[in-house]
Amino acid sequence: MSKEATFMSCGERHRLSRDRPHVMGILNVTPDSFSDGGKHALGDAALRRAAEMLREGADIIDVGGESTRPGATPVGVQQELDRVVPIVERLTHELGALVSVDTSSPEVMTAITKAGAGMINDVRSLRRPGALEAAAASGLPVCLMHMVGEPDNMQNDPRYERPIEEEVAVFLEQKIARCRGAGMDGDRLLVDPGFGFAKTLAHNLRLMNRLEYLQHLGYPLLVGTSRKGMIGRTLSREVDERLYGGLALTTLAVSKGAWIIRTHDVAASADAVGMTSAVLKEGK
Ligand code: 7PJ
Repeated sequence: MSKEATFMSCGERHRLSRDRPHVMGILNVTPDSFSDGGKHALGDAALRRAAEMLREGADIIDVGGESTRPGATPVGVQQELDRVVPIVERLTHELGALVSVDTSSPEVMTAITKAGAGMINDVRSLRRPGALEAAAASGLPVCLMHMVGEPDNMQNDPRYERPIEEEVAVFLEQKIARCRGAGMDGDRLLVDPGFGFAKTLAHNLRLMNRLEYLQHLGYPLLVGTSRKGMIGRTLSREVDERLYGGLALTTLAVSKGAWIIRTHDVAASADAVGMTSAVLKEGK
């Protein structure tokens, strides 16, 4: 990563300042995420939600057409393309949004690049056949995330030889090397420890407590803990009761160097990120 670069270029239209943290709003476009039915209804509802997140302070909209929650079953590529591509087109052209797409499929990576997306977010770190090549050819920034196994088996008693932060760092270093080997510039890469992916509660807590350890990798950090089980289990909270716990994690993550916070709760998170960042910048 070039130290002089003050921005990360995200496609032709967008760039992100490296000098302040950013909020990525989550937009799920799986049929169960917008319950008012119909294909266009889904598109319109998704667009309205995205517009709302932009007003609330989202810098990036992360579109996901495949559920990667623990225990989720995979969707077919055509189905993912049908769900994601029209929405990416509308978000970029009608709202002018910087869109990232949560995908592991090379076909989807190529299609969303044409549709105007500005970032690839792959929880599988380009491990599907053809994904590395598709991501490299896209020219877009790519977020590499730590996960071992697949969403349907990753939570089966995850164990590691090394302390979790070292495990995550070694994994991410290998993925970074693989991307660089495929000709990708370092200034296009982001890394993410993958909270809730192949990790016990103890792993997740330790990883947050030691998040600054990952700074030695030298790549911008993306962190997503929004509404996750680590909050639910620690505080005994249902999914819709995890906002305050989530804001604590967001504040910790930013103070430990996170550059992008991925969240469902944009308005609240944007305030937490803005306030934390103002304190950290004081005197600089
Ligand atoms: C993450 C993600 C995350 C990145 C999901 C959920 C599960 N992408 N996609 N990091 N989580 N980069 O939001 O609960 O933590 S899907």
